[in-house]
Amino acid sequence: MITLYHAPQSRSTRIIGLLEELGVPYTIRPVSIFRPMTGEGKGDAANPHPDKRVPAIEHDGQLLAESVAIVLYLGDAFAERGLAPQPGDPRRGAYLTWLAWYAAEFEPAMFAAFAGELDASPLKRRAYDAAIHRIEAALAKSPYLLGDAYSAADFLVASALSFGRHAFPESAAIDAYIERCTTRPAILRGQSLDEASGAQGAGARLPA
Ligand SMILES: N[C@@H](CCC(=O)N[C@@H](CS)C(=O)NCC(=O)O)C(=O)O
Repeated sequence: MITLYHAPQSRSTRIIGLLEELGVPYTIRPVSIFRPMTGEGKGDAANPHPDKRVPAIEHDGQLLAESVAIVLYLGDAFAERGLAPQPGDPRRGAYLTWLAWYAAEFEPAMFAAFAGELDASPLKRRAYDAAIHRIEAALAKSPYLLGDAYSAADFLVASALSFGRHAFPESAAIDAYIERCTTRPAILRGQSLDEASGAQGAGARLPA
């Protein structure tokens, strides 16, 4: 059984959608977190995350924190669900590249745009432009990052694109991609379960 440590309207919300995609048994353990946007809330002693953040999961005696580690772990642990190309699959390299890129390049670029830092920093502007270019080039070739099939890489990237849509340029391809990925029944179920788990705060679903 998987336990998800979860705070509503946060980065753990989307992990509910991933668990729904995988169709595996899990329980949601609600925890409180500090909400920097409002200054409310505080880390929960019951949360095993080393920084008292979410998401964190426990499975088979292992603790995983960090969204990308959780996505990578769950996709591989339940590989038969087909969301994560496995070693030997010619898409494995691209899959791992997208996951690492998400954490190392995409999120920092998105948050630099949110903070209005791009005009003052040529390096951040360059990284942001490269991130946009990478997504647009992929979507010009195929409906999903790895080709014709949805994967856990799409799950992660599309959730952030949807949340941070205003930080990115107008693009019919990006809009259609967000729509494809975020209206999947499992993702919508994840949203409903988040709402049912007791929403705190308003608006944003990704950062607290
Ligand atoms: N890089 C981490 C970020 C986790 C994170 O910052 N989560 C926020 C909620 S969206 C949180 O728990 N904040 C509480 C805090 O900063 O104390 C991940 O993707 O898992």
